[in-house]
Amino acid sequence: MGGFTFAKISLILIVAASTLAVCTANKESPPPKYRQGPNKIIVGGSEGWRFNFSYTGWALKNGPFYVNDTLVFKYDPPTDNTTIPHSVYLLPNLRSFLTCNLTGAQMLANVTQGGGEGFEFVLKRWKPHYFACGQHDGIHCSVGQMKFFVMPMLRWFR
Ligand SMILES: [Cu+2]
Repeated sequence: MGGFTFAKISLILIVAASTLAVCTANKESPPPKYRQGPNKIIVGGSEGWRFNFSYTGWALKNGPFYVNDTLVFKYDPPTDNTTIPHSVYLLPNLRSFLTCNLTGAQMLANVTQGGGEGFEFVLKRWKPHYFACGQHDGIHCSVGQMKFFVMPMLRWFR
């Protein structure tokens, strides 16, 4: 019963997020059907992957994203005590995303892999992707807002 209710809430949120992303995209960039791809997108733009930046807001403004697009996570590797280490995790579901619970999460990139040209992740599958920083037991995800959701769309027009 709880699972069923949760699945319904998930679906509503996914639909709402997709709709919002499309509306925002239409205002600020060409309609999706005119966009050639696949695209390479730097997560957070010039801000990169850092603490205290709303990646949920960023994803809504810069979406929609498509299957086979590449997300690039850029963050400095820990070189001294002044650098705050980050990482990239894929959370298993919406519940873990909302609560920043890293149990069962898959590490995509460790603290050093965001250096240089950054860590690249290709959105290979048509499924919801819940990204988060895994540092400090979810604190970067919750307090630092280092999380966002992507439901890659299929590219019907090429
Ligand atoms: Cu972090």
